[in-house]
Amino acid sequence: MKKVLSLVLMLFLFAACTTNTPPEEPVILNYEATSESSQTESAPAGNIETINLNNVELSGSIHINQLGYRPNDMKRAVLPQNVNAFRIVRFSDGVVVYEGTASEPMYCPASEETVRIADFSTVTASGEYVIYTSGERSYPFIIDENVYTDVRRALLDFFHYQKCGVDLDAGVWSHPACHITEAYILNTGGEETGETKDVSGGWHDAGDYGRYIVPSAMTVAQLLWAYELSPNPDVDVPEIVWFKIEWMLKMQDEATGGVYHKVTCKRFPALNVMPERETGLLVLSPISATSTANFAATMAMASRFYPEQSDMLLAAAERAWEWCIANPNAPSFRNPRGVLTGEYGDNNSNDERLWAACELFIATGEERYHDYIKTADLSVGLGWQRMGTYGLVAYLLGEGDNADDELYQNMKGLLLSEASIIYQKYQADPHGVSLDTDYYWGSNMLVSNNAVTLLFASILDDDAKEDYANAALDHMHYLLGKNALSQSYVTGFGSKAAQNPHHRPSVAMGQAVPGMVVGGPNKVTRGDPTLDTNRSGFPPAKCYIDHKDSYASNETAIYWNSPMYLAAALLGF
Ligand code: G3I
Ligand code: 9MR
Ligand code: ZN
Repeated sequence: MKKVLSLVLMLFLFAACTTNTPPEEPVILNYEATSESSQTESAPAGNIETINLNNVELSGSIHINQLGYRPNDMKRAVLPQNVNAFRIVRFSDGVVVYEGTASEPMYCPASEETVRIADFSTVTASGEYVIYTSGERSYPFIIDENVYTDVRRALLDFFHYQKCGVDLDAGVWSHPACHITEAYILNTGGEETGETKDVSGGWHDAGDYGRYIVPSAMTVAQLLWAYELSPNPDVDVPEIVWFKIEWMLKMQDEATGGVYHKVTCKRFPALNVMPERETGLLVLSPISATSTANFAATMAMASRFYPEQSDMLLAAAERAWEWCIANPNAPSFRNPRGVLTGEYGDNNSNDERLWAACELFIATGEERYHDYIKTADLSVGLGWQRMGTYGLVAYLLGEGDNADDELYQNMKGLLLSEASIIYQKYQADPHGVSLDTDYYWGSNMLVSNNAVTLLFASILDDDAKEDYANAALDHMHYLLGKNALSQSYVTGFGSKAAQNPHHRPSVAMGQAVPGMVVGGPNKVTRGDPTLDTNRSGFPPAKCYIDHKDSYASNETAIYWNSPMYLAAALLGF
């Protein structure tokens, strides 16, 4: 717990005092608005340069965080190769407050473009600005301490819109209770067993209305971490998350402790169908090892957040663990015949089992879990398939005095080496993101997850903490518009935000729910005809289309919001 407290303090200090050196010394204009104290909203005295912005064209190739920047944070933009000098200009009156020189040209393999980085971190005065360069300007952006407050809240509020099984009061997206009939339990062959079970509640997974244990576990863990580790936590997170936990508990089989993989209809409904109008038979797909281990981990973790339910949660976790021990070679989950909804298949459950053992060890202190961890394979990953980092972080932050020294060092070494790989990729990409050219379905989840890994590493590595925290922040800038498409990937936030997500309530009501992270560029489209037709042959970072039918680049999902929310919360947004 001491480690956790020092993390919170460290992140708080970081949020309060981040600075960064620009790639080149900025050229400061020869007028009096050059010192920090004179950077105020009132016009600087002396030789003021102004630009009449009315005659200036908006550029599609000056990429910025379209919300803006906090005064003391690192501030970067991406400019086209052919420009060198740039100005920061006050939007209201055209006063030039800063002139800088961009970096040397850098090639970006993901966008197949050569660009330059503009750093204007030294501009700290609150206000609304544009970047001006060679006769063109960027979208306007704000410099203000609270510039991310609303987006952070909206990322969390998304979970309200995803509620299943209750009358939803949510503006135009309100609807009566959905999916409340009992679900038919299927055997592995896809035949109904004749048994039914009440598994109502929880959040819809994504743009579809399925409810799947695997992605639910990572979402719950990330939200609870945000609550535990943020310098300024949102106090209602545990209450919000409880809604999902209650549903997860219903997904456990009382007899064996195993956990059903998912509850869905047999296939996806049409795109304009509101939840209560999806009335096909609900089916429970068979118990799986990844779901059961994930469930054990999540419930053990949750037991420390809900004191009154702690015993019950821990007992559920222990029953699930017993199932895991009794089924060491359980096969990878495959969709039963006739079930065509999301599979979340994964032929390796060792990472999920390790996470469960770590959380159970923290919750109980029992050596049998420690013994399991000591002989287990360590790995990294924060996505739904490769989940090794959940175990590492649980142990590294949670174990304190009970930790085994050698194991602790091994885990720390692995996490830090992953962070250093991410950081190297980050440094090589002028857009400030760490995917290299690996843009697949849900690439924006990887962007946020990499930011989260950097933030965890910054807790454990004092020397790198400021660099890692700045890199994580730059990943947030990417998601909010500082990317090759000048696209904000969060609905409702930014001048050019995603507007047509593959999200059924948004399509049905003709208006996007705000605060949703879309999947993002995806170079292997998996047959999405809209993406294939319109983006084939595009550079990896540009394989995205803001079209309602593009499920492989423009769907939204609970586990794409949760890592961005976690990174935002750790950064003190
Ligand atoms: O990571 C590998 C990469 O190493 C490999 O080289 C590459 C080559 O094809 O594939 C990459 O894997 C991709 C994987 O996502 C990455 O997580 C697969 O191509 C891609 O098909 C797979 O897509 C998943 C998709 O379902 C289809 O199964 C997404 O991760 C997953 O987020 C998405 O989840 C859907 C649910 O099924 C249903 N509900 C909505 C949800 C979001 O779209
Ligand atoms: O709409 C579905 C989306 O919610 C899922 O995540 C996605 C996963 O494969 O599939 C979408 O459904 C498409 C189906 O897979 C193929 N036919 C077109 C469907 C979209 O209209
Ligand atoms: Zn529902």
